[in-house]
Formats: sequence, structure tokens, C-alpha cells
Amino acid sequence: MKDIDIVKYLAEKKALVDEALKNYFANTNSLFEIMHYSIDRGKRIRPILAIMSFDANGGEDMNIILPVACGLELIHTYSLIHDDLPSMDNDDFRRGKASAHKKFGEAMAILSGDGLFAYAFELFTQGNGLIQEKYSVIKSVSEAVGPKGIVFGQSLDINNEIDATPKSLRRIHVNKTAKFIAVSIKCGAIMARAPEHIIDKSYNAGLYMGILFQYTDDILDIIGEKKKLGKTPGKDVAFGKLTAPAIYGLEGAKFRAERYAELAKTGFSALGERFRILNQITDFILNRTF
Ligand code: GRG
Repeated sequence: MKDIDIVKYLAEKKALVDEALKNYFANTNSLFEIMHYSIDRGKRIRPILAIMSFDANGGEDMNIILPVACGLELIHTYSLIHDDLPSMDNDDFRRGKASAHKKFGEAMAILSGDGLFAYAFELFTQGNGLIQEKYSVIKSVSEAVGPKGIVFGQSLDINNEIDATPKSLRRIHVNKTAKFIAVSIKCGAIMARAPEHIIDKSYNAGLYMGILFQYTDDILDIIGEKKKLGKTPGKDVAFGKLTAPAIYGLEGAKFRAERYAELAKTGFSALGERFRILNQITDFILNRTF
């Protein structure tokens, strides 16, 4: 099997996700308009990973995976809105525009995040049948994004007292970022009704991809450009955050990012040729500039 054009693939899938998201925000109310402001733009990496994994596991009907994929993007966006709040990371700029609290005020920003979080779970239940699979998606995602995942990771991240050790760094990276990336891949496999062992192995490879994703995020905070990133670089250093470059230095962090990419690719390669695209997106994440 030949490599596909990953940039073209990502653009096509992003358009598919954007179109589906547009429909989920049509004909609703003024809160949905505010929620949609923050949804608009973004790379759509998590929904695309769910679609890729669905496809790699032989899933065909996009109507099965798109509500799940969009739900993942809603949860991701909620976490960005809350992360940007003055009481958290205090950022005025996100996805190339004013962050939600700057545009609508803090109260509406909090509520729009809450709304996105709940609406995601409504999307996970959409469509007929596949009750067991939807149950698995809801169980897996809630574990990855709640107090055993993102919310815990964020609580560590905003704690300036945390030990500056490799172990603490890994704990933050795994909880804040990697579990969500991994569960996005897992959801695609679940909805394609993949066997249990494939679901587990793709989740484990996804964890390495997720750590890689956070490594590149930490690196881009130092070497990235505001315009390309759509968010403010240099904040980790300014706020003394525990990041990969803070522990290993910039070159050390780049070296370790490459190792995590290798670990992820070894995991996906073991699952067969159809998973090759997940190796390609791993390389894309390793080399990303935005
Ligand atoms: C507030 C509960 C709560 C959680 C916040 C999302 C988050 C946790 C913090 C934001 C800062 C950060 C470095 C998070 C790790 C995940 C990450 C790298 C998010 C950025 O994701 P991208 O690059 O963003 O996929 P786009 O805008 O392209 O979707």
C-alpha cells in the first residue's frame, strides 16, 4: 500500500467535520451561536483521528462516526475555552481570534464551555442502534476527559508547586493531552466494531501519539509563530510551566519527540497495513508548525 497525500487527506476530512459541525449548530439558540464562535477554526485533529481509525478498522458509513467525531471536537473546544479563562491560563487569543471570554465576557464563556461539554454527549447518542458501542464511547470518553484525565491533568498543570521531574511532566502530558488523543482513536475503533485487542492496542499507540502531540505543543511554544499557531507562544516560559523543553532542553525535547513518534508508529504498524495512515499522521504531528 502506498502512502497517501496526508495534507490533502487532512483537508478533506476537516471539511467533512466542519460541514457536520455546521449542521449541529444550525437552527438553535443564541447560546449555540456563542458556542459556535469558539468551535469555528481549529485543526480538527481529534475528530480526524476518530475517522482515520474508523476507516482503518473497516468502518464505512460516515453517519456512524461523524456524530462521535464532532462530539470529541466539542469537548476539546470546551477545554480550550476554560483553559483560556483569567483564572486558568489567561489567554486572550485562541484559534486566530479573541478568546471566548474576551469576546463574550467570562460568564458566557464558562457557560458556552459547559454547553459544549454536555452537547457532546448528546451527539454520542445520535443515530439508531449500536447501543453497546455508544455506551463504550461514552464510558471511554468520560474517563479520558474527566477527573481521571484532562481535568486532572489541568489541575496538575496550573499547580506551580509541582515537582520539576520527568515523572511529573509525563503525568501532566498523559492526563492533559494524551488520553484524549488516544481515546479519539479508540472511539473510531469502537464504532467500527473492531475486536477488543485492536481497540486496546490502538489506544496504547495513541497514548504515545498524544505524548508526542504535547511535546510538539511545548516545543512550538518556544519556536512557533503566533500567526501560524493562532495562539500566543512564549506563555509556558513566561509562566514557568513544567514542559518538555524545561526538563530536557529544546534539543532534548525534540529528540524525545522523535522517540515517541517511533513508539507510536511501532504500535500502529503492528495492527496492519490499513493503519499506515496513522503512522503518516504521527509524522505530520512530529513535524507540525501549527
Ligand atoms: C480547562 C478542563 C480544562 C482543561 C484544559 C486543553 C487544555 C486543558 C489546556 C490547553 C493548553 C494545552 C497545551 C492543552 C493540551 C492539549 C492541546 C495541545 C491543545 C491544543 O490543541 P490543538 O493544537 O488546537 O489541536 P486546535 O485549536 O487546532 O484544535
